[in-house]
Amino acid sequence: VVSQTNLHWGGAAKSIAEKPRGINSNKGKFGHVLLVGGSYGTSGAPSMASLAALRAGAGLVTAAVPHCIVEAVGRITPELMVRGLKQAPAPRSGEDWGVASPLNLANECLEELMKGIKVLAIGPGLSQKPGAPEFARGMVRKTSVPVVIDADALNAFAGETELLKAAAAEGRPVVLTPHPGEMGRLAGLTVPEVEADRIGLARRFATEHGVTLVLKGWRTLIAHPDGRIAVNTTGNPAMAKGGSGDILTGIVAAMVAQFPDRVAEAVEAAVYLHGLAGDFAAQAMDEHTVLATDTLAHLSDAFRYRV
Ligand code: NPW
Ligand code: AMP
Ligand code: MG
Repeated sequence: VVSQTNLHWGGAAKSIAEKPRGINSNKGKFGHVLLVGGSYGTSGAPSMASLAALRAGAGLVTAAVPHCIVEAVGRITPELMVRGLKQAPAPRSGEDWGVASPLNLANECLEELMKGIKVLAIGPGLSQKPGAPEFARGMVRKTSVPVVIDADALNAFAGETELLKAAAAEGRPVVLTPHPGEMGRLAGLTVPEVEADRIGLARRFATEHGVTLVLKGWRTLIAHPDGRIAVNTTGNPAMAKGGSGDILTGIVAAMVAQFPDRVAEAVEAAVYLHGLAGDFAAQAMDEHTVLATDTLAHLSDAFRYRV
């Protein structure tokens, strides 16, 4: 199927944003998101992604981050649960860089950590230092739930995209959220080459690997595994600031956790609402001054938007 639609209010975003939570519902109905990422110096990325997942409606969110940033991440909000990951020593000096180690993959605690989760979101702030990419690939292999792969976890699959295809072939949703730089690394292209044919590249990558590909930027594209393309119409340059993508990752994960049987719509709604929240933030503030966390502060306005 080759189809292309523009995302406007209505369709996926409307039906998901307007769906009431159900008078007799409980947190168990809205899914448990496990957010894995962070490293020494980038505690903000998993913090923002986790907070966004909570704000976007996930029932429970646990962040698993290297031990050295557990306290920093926990301070983002007390609703968040935080778990510490073993850290990898640098290969030659043995110095501790505050990066998640592949040793975590063999840890019994990891099995316990993954128990009951609905979605694994991995990558924000993870770093590309030795140990972290191997850990990211192992985590994607180890879980059987839907995965949202972003940032440094995407970089971990550069040149190894067959592993993504294998994960998707297990029948679970695999959602990738690259910006053009990350897309270039994944596909072995330069950023100008990615930008020259965004739709063609996204569609080919999604169909060949069986994944949902969110190619970010102005007019973010969502390429579905069946070849359909949705073009987002919300978002603005106020969002061209560190942290915006980390917040999108949390929103996507929360939507997939709540609507596991409607993944295509969940991802489209997440992208649309994230951009709309950014538009509200730019309107309320100024496009120069908006922070990614301000976009998140306006997520309620996006959910409450009615034409
Ligand atoms: P340029 O510079 O324009 O030539 P990286 P990152 C390109 C974490 N963060 N259109 C850009 O190209 C993240 O989660 C932590 C065109 C540049 O080469 C990651 O884990 C924060 N090109 C980690 O940091 C806040 C575009 O991509 C390259 C493009 C590194 O992530 C910040 C940059 O990408 C951050 O989120 C576009 N729209 N967008 C925290 N507070 O903890 C990007 N590029 O090298 O992958 O670096 O995206 O900053
Ligand atoms: P990241 O580079 O991972 O932080 O992701 C940036 C996020 O901000 C993505 O969701 C982009 O779509 C969004 N964004 C960045 N710049 C713009 C822009 N000029 N117009 C619309 N959205 C943008
Ligand atoms: Mg990013």
